[in-house]
Amino acid sequence: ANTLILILGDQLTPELPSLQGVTPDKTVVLMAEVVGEASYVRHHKKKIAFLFSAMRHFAEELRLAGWQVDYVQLNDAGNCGSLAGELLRAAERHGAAHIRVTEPGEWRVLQGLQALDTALDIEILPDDRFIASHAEFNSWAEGRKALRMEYFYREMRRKTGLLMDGEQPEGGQWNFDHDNRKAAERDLLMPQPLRFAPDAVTREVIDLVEARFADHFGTLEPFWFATTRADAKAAFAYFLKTALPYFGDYQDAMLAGEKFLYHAVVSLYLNCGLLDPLEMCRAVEAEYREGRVPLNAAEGFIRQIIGWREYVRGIYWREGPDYVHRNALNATRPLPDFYWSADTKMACIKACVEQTREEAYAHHIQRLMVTGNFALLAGVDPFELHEWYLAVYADAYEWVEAPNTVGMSQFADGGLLASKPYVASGAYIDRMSDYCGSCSYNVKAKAGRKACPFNYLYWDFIARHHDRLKGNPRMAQMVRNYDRFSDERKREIAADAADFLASLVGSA
Ligand code: FAD
Ligand code: DLZ
Ligand code: SF4
Repeated sequence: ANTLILILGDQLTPELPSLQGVTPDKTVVLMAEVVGEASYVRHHKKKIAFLFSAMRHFAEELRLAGWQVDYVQLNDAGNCGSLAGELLRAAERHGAAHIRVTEPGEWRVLQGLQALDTALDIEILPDDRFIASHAEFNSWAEGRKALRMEYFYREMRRKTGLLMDGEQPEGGQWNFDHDNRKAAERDLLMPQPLRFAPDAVTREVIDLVEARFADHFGTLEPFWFATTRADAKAAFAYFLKTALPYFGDYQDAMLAGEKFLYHAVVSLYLNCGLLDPLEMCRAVEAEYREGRVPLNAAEGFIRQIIGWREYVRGIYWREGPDYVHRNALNATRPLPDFYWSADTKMACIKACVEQTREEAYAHHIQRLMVTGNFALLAGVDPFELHEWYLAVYADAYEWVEAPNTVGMSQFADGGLLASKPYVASGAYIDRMSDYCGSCSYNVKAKAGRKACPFNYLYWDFIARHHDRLKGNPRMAQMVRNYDRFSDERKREIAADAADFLASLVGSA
């Protein structure tokens, strides 16, 4: 073969740029399961099983379409354990003069490929599975004092024509987020994501992961994710009918025991290439146009995909490989052990970590306002937290995870991505969830051993970052509230926070 095409684990898309414009008979496609990618952060077992199974199914899909696929399994003799090593071996095996690859989703992998450029002739193609190219994002961002998702999102609405009424946004408004703050009620008919029984390929991979990654976080069974394009599409179609109509209203809600609420649970399929973002948005728009879902639901969903998802990707590539090391608030506390063990009396954190362990999934508000909020209030090292989010969620790749963690959730980029730190006391969690009812802490109590830790940690956070926050228009009121506390109350907050934080056991 003259050309070798490397397809990475998150590039499982038949229309991938690297597969265009070449003839299958002069080309070999390389896919490789490598221990390096599975353990540079120790990924959740379910995430590894999902991705390996989806990779194996995709290889089959390509073979059926006429491609010659060289698929290296994890246990194959000679597998050297790294993407670069496998690429070099395959280039030699096939006598390939030329390598093609679609740009990877992480700086680390990109730099690894670029480093091979002296040994191999590698062509790296832009990934066109996104709405905005790097150049488009950068020219939008250029010269702006602050970047805000909302304005970028409007550009993407105009570009795609999604939910547009001529030049105007459908319904006369770009964003219906203020309608989306309802707390959920328990409903026996709560929709659930569509589940799939593991086939023979998935079963084999589950055994492989259990044998090779036994000490990684997470449970493997029950395993119910889709691992083929057809099944991922069926899961999304099922979401459109069952949960999308309520998507907007309850976007910020949490309920104990309800792990998915009205969320789509499709990010894992989308991010590895089994689903296409624009196709999904068009399907959502059609549901609205045909009168089956309200505008706030359709707009809310489309905003997450062509707004947030594209926006965080733009930031990741624009900010460069050091972004993951930003630490604007100088937070240095080791990640508490209970992020792995769920061994904590805080009912909200316990529930989120337990479901993360079981499902490799938590919905947005759990990630942002429970585990993320706690880490921010407690001053956890953002890089350690970043590695946790990257490891534990089936949808996590650095381009999407890092801006959400470092930027949105930890304010560690100093406010580049988010206009204020997402901090909240127990009252917020109580309003948006029913976790507090079964908690050993009292969410109403402000001080002392029984008080919800989020309460005094919140004020302690404001105190620790007083000067930075008082200049932030969205935080200034809270800083003034703190300033009005008596000295005694301020000492009490500091003492409660210090006691609690000293009791945390970190993994470092
Ligand atoms: P839904 O709530 O149903 O939303 C639909 C889709 O919108 C998602 O599938 C996703 O593709 C997209 N979306 C929604 N919010 C975001 C967002 N903030 N950024 C990017 N896309 C978004 N998302 C990931 O895909 N991978 C990650 O590694 C990841 N890490 C996160 C870490 C933190 C600390 C936080 C606060 C958020 C993170 N998110 C991440 C964003 C969001 O939580 C998930 O996309 C969402 O929970 C996925 O579940 P879902 O498919 O049910 O989403
Ligand atoms: C996340 C992951 C895992 C667990 N395993 C592999 C693998 O064995 N082979 C592979 O090509 N990719 C894997 N990935 C995804 C990569 O770590 C990385 O996120 C992508 O290559 C970025 O585009
Ligand atoms: Fe979480 Fe505090 Fe509520 Fe307990 S009381 S569930 S710690 S918010």
